[in-house]
Amino acid sequence: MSDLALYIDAFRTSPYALSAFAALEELGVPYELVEVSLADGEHRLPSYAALTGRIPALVHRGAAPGGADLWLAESQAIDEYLAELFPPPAHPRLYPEDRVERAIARQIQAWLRSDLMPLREERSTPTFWYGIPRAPLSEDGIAARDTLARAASTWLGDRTQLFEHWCIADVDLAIMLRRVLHDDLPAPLAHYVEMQLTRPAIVKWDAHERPPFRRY
Ligand SMILES: N[C@@H](CCC(=O)N[C@@H](CS)C(=O)NCC(=O)O)C(=O)O
Repeated sequence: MSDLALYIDAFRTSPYALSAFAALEELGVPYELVEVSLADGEHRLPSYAALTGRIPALVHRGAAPGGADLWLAESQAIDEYLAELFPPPAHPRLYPEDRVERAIARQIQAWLRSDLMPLREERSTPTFWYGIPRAPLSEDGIAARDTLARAASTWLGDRTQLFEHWCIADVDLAIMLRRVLHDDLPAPLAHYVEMQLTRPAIVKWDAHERPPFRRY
């Protein structure tokens, strides 16, 4: 049995779960994947010990004080914990080596988790993982798309990844941009998304057979 377990949603529509999943896959370390049915409220059972009551959660067996299991929620915290637990050169880098680039990567991760609400609502991830129909973007949605496109274009220039080497923030940025892939996204950004979607971890996530979607 591996020391690590990642708890994710059974529909696999959580971009946060994907971020933590991609971190583990890119690192290539052994871990157990546990699906939780949010639609059935399994994340509210006492056995689900993440204090936030949200997925994803990483369980690191025996890593908490006194040898208890560490339950770690918040995908960015999970990404950063894994990056420290499995540092380079023995393991692939999740975050840039350069301090400024690392700060920008973390800034992007934090921003995508705390802002752009109209896109998260009007272009929820089931619209592309389940083909749920989409209405045209509202004014707020268009404004959020433009803010995202402007920032992403500045960060990326003409590159197909944020920095010289891939980093975990590329997953988060590509998935946020994927929400508006068919909403007049500038071609270089659409190309960035398409290239990032070929990353093996995302291919694996996309290809997974999903149960029929139920709203929760
Ligand atoms: N900031 C958190 C967000 C996690 C989150 O919102 N998870 C959602 C699924 S996408 C969830 O657990 N929803 C169930 C609920 O809140 O009841 C992270 O980055 O991990």
